[in-house]
Amino acid sequence: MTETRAGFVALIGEPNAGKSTLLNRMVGAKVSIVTHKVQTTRARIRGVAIEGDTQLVFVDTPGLFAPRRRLDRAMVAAAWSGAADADIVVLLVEAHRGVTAGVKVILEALNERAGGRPVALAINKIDKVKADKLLVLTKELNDLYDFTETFMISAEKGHGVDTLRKWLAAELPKGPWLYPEDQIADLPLRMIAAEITREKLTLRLHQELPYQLTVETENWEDRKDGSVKIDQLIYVMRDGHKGILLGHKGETIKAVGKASREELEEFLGRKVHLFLQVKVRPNWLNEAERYSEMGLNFKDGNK
Ligand SMILES: Nc1nc2c(ncn2[C@@H]2O[C@H](COP(=O)(O)OP(=O)(O)OP(=O)(O)O)[C@@H](O)[C@H]2O)c(=O)[nH]1
Ligand SMILES: [Mg+2]
Repeated sequence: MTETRAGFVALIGEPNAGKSTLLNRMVGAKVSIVTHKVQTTRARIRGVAIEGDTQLVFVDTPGLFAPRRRLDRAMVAAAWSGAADADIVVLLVEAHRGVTAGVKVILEALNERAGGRPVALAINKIDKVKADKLLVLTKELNDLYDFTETFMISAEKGHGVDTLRKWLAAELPKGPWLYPEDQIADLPLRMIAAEITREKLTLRLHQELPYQLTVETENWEDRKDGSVKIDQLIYVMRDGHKGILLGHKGETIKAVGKASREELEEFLGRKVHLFLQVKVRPNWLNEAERYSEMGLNFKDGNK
């Protein structure tokens, strides 16, 4: 009998560092949404990878930034608690941005919060810089924090990811696997479906709008013919936002619905009937139920 290992690996870093891209790459499937905009991920999202006899449970977290709103504070609190619950923490830093003010703040916080657990540095997006810059950055970051190990990766292109996974697997504690071996994620389907629609909205809408809306799956109906009917509600804060979201003759919401439905069909492997409804709810950012629907705790970061 071989000895198994298992444990949690938290991916933390500034917004846009590539945490969700790395999670998806490790899992080999898209379980967490990705956009080119900051603050895409709002809650902790787990994805499972296997390396030999080790089961690695990766925990994607919201980006760490200086929060302003109640939602921001709940997101940042969720990220830090993801780190606190993990066996190993991986800090992602963008190669081309280097040691930003935001990275410095994270390093200071890590000094207090790491609590003796291994913290690996993953310099991500190495496809964007020259190799000599990476050596300088590695030294700079290791002078600021005592990382257990440093990796240079491109989560998007896959460079260095196998090396990182093998190292993480060897560092995790011995023990039984935490999930059935064919499970890759533990987010309920209704939440994954809401996230996919939010991704399409974020890609399509500009400026502040993506940050002022939330998507919830209201109804999920498996039909006899094998298809599924999904009803989703998009909460916005103002009438004006509803107008922008609908677009001229409803073109915007139609395009979002189509993109989301196509991805859902691919993900579920079945036909999907998706119905989107936009609701104006000026105070949704202060409603506890909206947070639990997102997988966040209303009180976290807001005591
Ligand atoms: N060039 C390049 N782009 C990358 C790489 N990894 C991620 N990206 C891009 O960086 C952007 C942000 O990626 P995400 O995975 O959403 O970043 P995140 O850290 O999860 O961001 P938040 O959820 O907002 O905290 C996306 O446009 C990705 O395609 C990489 O290795 N190279
Ligand atoms: Mg993310």
